[in-house]
Amino acid sequence: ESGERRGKAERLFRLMDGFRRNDPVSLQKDILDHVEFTVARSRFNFDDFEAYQALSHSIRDRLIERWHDTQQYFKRKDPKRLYFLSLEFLMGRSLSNSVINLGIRDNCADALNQLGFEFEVVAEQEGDGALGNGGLARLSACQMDSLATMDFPAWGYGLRYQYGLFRQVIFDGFQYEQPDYWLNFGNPWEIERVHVSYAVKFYGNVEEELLNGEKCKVWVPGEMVEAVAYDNPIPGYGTRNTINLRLWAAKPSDQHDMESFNTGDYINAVINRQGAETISSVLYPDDRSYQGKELRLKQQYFFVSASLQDIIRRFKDSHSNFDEFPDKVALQLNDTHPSLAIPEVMRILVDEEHLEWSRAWGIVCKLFSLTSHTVLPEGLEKVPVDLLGSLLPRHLQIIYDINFFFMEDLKKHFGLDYDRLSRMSIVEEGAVKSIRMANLSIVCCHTVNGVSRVHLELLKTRVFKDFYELWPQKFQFKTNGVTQRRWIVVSNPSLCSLISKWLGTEAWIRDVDLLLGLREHAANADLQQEWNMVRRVNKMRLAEYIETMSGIKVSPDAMFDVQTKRIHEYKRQLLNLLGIIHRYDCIKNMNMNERRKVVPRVCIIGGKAAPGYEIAKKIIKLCHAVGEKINNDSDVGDLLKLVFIPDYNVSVAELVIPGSDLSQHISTAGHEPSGTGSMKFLMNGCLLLATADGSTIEIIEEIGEDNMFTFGAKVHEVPALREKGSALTAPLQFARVVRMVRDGYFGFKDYFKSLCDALDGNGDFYLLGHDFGSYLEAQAEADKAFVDREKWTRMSILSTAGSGRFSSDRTIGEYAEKTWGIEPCRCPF
Ligand code: 4GP
Repeated sequence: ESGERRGKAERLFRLMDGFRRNDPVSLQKDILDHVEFTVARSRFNFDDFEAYQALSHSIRDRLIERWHDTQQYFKRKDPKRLYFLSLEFLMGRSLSNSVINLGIRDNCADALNQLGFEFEVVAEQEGDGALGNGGLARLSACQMDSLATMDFPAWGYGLRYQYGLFRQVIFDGFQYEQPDYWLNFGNPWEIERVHVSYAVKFYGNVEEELLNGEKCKVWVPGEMVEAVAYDNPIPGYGTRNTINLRLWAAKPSDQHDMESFNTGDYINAVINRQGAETISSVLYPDDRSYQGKELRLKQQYFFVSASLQDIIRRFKDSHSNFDEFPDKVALQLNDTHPSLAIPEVMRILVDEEHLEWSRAWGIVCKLFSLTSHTVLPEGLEKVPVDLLGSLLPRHLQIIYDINFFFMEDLKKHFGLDYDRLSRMSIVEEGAVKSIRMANLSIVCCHTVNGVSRVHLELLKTRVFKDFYELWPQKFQFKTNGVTQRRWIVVSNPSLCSLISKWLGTEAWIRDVDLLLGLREHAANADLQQEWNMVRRVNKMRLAEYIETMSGIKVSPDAMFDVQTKRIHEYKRQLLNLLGIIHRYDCIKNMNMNERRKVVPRVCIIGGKAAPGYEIAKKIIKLCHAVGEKINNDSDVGDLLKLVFIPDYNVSVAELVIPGSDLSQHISTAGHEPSGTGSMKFLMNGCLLLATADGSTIEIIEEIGEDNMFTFGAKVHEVPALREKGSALTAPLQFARVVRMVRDGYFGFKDYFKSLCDALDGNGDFYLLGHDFGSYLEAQAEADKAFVDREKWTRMSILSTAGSGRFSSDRTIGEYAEKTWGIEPCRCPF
């Protein structure tokens, strides 16, 4: 019977696909149509970029069909839906990902070929969608891919910034930031929904009104801005399901400010209205530090308010009783950035739907879950009360009320322990009275998630200790994961084919645990040879890129040793640089015979520094200064090169990661909540050199300590080491390399002074001195392994084989079951 049903579904599927056919000839016809009618170029004369535009529109048509089917199916089935609220999504490019998920990559390549274009070249025309900073934002993108692929009824909500993350330009070794106006050349992947728009209110005051004899609060706003939806279809792999990422853009509201139009100052009234658009104009480039800026707060509320209006409208389409709301809706807060959603839902339920406070609070407490992405106290958002009260007067009252009831409960639970009460209070008294967004979130969320096992430990024992003691059952962890669709299939197609060949199936692309099957072939000489071939070609591609970017010629015979991520003191790019200086110093002091034994290295560093983060910017400059010296030293030649890759972003990562031999994840233990870069390198068969921090601890367990290079203090040792100061434990070599920088060996003596000062004795907060010795040992181990080709290749294969656990499919499966309570809802045709 099920065969019959399947047969019917397949017939329908074919029928549906008859809409837009996917054979190369139909694709060509569509591409030409779009060249002529969408791009408005002659079909006899168009270039690579126009081919990209036309192909993208052809793919978008197919995405829209699937998107419609999926949304209609969800509507009919009315399952509980997950709404993923995130202020940042780092999507990267869409074309390759879409055609792969739709299963039409080869047909598209054929179609283009016959028109005289090459798929890779055309795909390169696309700019990156960089609406986020770092790990948190890329994680959201990976999770959207998994949600779609696993058929979950999910929606993403975010902001459509006009300027994404700044472009990093290096001039004379210094970082400069340039705006990323990513929409300049159009964005074929989004659908503007002029009719899906909501008014978002700001400022004003709260008045009381009588309704049926009861007093109720009414917020009379001082400003209104319109939020317009832009939909970005997210296709799943191996499924028809295509979910939605809805991003909001700010537009002046029609209801805005009638007054000024009546005063006769028409021109100024129009100009003032344009100001509304600034709300969604620019992404804040600081990860992990918050300055309590009004615009940032406006962005947060703008996106939260529009999203909730949309979600509630959808709920009300088929439901009238708000008690059912938590059965149909799960709201995920991606860090505390969207946490104004909590008082906003309360406001809607109490002020607009007229539910009684305790009933509303009961509903709200079943809706929300939070994932924290930080361990640093300075990463916890605080909003000055004055600012919040002026921008959102009613929300401030609601937060005070929530806090009042919470404090009453606490007193019942812990007695009058005022220290504890003031630590846990949502309101922080002090020089600047503020609202603690994390406390607000924890009080209301049913689940608080860490992003790795050790991260949860840190949340429980340090960051949110008091809350853990009160509500142990709220705290969970879901180790992060990344999508193998983007990080193997799209970015490393030849490795992808090789894996499928040796596993005898492509099923691992959906069922990633199958990668474990590679373990039994890890020592097979044929696989090893093919594996190395693939890796070598990727390295050559990277070498070519490096030469084009920087003019530095590097040899693919060398070990490519990579550290690419945001620049942060805790991530210790400085430790890497000091290690490179040490290596250089050793080579300089060797005789010819000794030099012959050195394993050649190309050290690659890439990453952006937040614009106001002085120390991170100095680290970038130091990297260039050291590179300048080493790369031009004829004593060293090919034995050592140091390259900085500018403007590291998703598409650069797609090139760098498959071409790396070794990658470094060397944060001071206890500082990296998870880390996801490591997982991408692991999937691509790159060996890791790492501290036992964040998810690396779990990677070590999964692939075994023998298959990577680990070093450094452990999480539990760090506090005591810090107490002692690392002056005593730092090896002599450490003092020597720091002195080289301090004495101006690489120039810019005064500029680097503060970097060196921070490493002295007790000041060495990130324990570079303490970890330096074991870091050098781990590096020496890596050298030794690299010359044993059989061993290295085996380790590389075992890395990929063990990477399945770090797929976002696993993470999302866990969230769905343990946190959100949602089930797959697979669109049948
Ligand atoms: C990052 C964490 O630093 C990183 O360890 C983690 O893997 C990632 O989130 C995803 O969970 N945090 C941020 C941020 O990117 O902006 O706080």
